[in-house]
Amino acid sequence: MGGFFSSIFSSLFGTREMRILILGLDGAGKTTILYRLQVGEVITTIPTVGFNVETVTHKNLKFQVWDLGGQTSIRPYWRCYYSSTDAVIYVVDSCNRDRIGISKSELVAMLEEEELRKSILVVFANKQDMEQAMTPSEMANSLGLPALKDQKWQIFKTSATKGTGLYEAMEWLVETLKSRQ
Ligand code: G3D
Ligand code: MG
Repeated sequence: MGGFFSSIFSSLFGTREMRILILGLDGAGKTTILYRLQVGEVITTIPTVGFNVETVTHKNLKFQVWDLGGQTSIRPYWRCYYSSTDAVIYVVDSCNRDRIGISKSELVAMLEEEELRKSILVVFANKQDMEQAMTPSEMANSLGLPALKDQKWQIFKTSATKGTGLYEAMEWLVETLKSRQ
């Protein structure tokens, strides 16, 4: 549990429970990121058919992960998980130009949730180790980030498999969470 990341999160400990959602389309790299954090055991629960939630709890921090996209019929179930969310880590596959539009519409739909209006948004432009990766500014524009009015957001280049960029992104998130308290 003394992983690389626990030191960045340590300044958030001892406060109230903090909830961080890690969301994005399937295949974006969310599960890889969750395991990379190495802050605790990953527990998978299946609240309903076709929808599973991976959870890691580390002291007062709770990370929850699920896939967006796919069936809209399960969307109402997500609401159970949105309450008191402090931050959303939105993971996007930087190489998948075909699905960036879907990723945008899922992001926009999610941010319409009342419970998420005030959450901090960190976008992980993941798979930056690949040659064909889009640049973060290209992705920010494709995702419509500059048009967001209510969210404090930032985009970071990451490679979950190589482990690059994750620390910087998490550090920004922690600093931003701290300044909100
Ligand atoms: P998800 O949980 O968002 O659905 P996963 O995504 O974490 O399961 O990752 C999907 C696939 O993308 C995995 O490959 C994983 O290894 C790969 N992946 C995740 N992050 C990166 C990255 O930064 N760079 C590269 N090149 N690949 C990445 P497999 O082959 O296991 O399906
Ligand atoms: Mg996954």
